[in-house]
Amino acid sequence: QAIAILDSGVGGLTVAKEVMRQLPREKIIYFGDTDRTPYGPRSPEEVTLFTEQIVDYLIQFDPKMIVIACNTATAAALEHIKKKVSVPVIGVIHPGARAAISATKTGRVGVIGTIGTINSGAYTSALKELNPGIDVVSDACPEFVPLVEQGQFETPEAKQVVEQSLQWMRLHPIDCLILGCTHYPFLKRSIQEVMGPNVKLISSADETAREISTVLYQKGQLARGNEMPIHQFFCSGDSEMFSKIARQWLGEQIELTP
Ligand code: DGN
Repeated sequence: QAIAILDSGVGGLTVAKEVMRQLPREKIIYFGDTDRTPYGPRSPEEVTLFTEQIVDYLIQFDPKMIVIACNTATAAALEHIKKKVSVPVIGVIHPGARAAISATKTGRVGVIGTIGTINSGAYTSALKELNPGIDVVSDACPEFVPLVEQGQFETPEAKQVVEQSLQWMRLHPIDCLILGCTHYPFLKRSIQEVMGPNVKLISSADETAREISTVLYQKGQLARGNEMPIHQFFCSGDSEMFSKIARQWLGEQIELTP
């Protein structure tokens, strides 16, 4: 049985990569909704509907777990999807919030994400639940996802957009910045350059992979044996761009199932 991972596009590959690193025996079935990306500006109802449709598709593969590797979809639909399916479902917001709480020394944390994620207030609630005294500054960076979906990470245009989008965040004395969108680790280098070396960037991918491992361990469902898994990737839109980005990011030949 595989771990099903979904995102609005290539963003969830940042989580898939970390799962491959931490849990190399686990088979992954990945779905990127590249045809309907970005989810950020859409209403929570629409994002919930799309997430539900993808989960309905993935459930046919009888996965042992579903990972909503998209912050926007986690904020809008996690609780709904949990009620709908019988396998464990995890999102990326709580793992990201936990990682930030353990990393911050000053208690001042920044969060960047899509409009949907930031407007939902999901990170602020998750952070305050863990530590009510935490100071949270959040801002939406709606231009990042389209850049990443076009495969633009290190280009001068990408750097310029990153610099402009983070102008306001830079004014705040934070010591951690949560990359509250799974697409943002693709732009990590530029984000770090703009924020400076004293701000630690937190990507929820590592912590989410750790949570996957804990859940599977508790259920006695961690993959055993020596065979290396063959992952499956699906996307709803332009498969050429998706494969190109996936190959670049994962550093391996990926098989895209039509
Ligand atoms: N990767 C999605 C997220 O984490 O929110 C991006 C959503 C989008 O499509 N804008």
